[in-house]
Amino acid sequence: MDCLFCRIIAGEIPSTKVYEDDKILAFRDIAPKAPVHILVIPKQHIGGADEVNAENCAVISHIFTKIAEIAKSEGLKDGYRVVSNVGQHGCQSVRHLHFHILGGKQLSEDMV
Ligand code: DGP
Repeated sequence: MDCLFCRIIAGEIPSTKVYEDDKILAFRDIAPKAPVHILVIPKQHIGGADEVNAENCAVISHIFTKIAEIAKSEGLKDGYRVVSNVGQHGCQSVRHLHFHILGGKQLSEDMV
């Protein structure tokens, strides 16, 4: 298994888990860019948002349902940002679909 996040799912690499069920895992980013920085990933390996299709898309709505719950439980009542980097131009460094939840402070308006 050469996918870092698949190894985290398998428990081969430790992580600070925030939420887990049979379909998804949420854990704290190792290099947080904000006071709250959580990654939410499907347990099924999907390389990135560019590999979402009609067969595997059900997990996306599940992820966003849980993102709302996680944000609430983390106290992000004033808002937060959800980001998924894709490919080289998007600066995706781990090729396993993941959504960053960033919050806990006023974020910059700059996206690029
Ligand atoms: P991206 O650059 O969008 O592909 O985001 C990948 C994120 O994954 C990045 O913010 C750092 C995080 N990350 C990389 N390796 C590990 C790890 O071993 N554990 C955890 N918790 N996060 C990691």
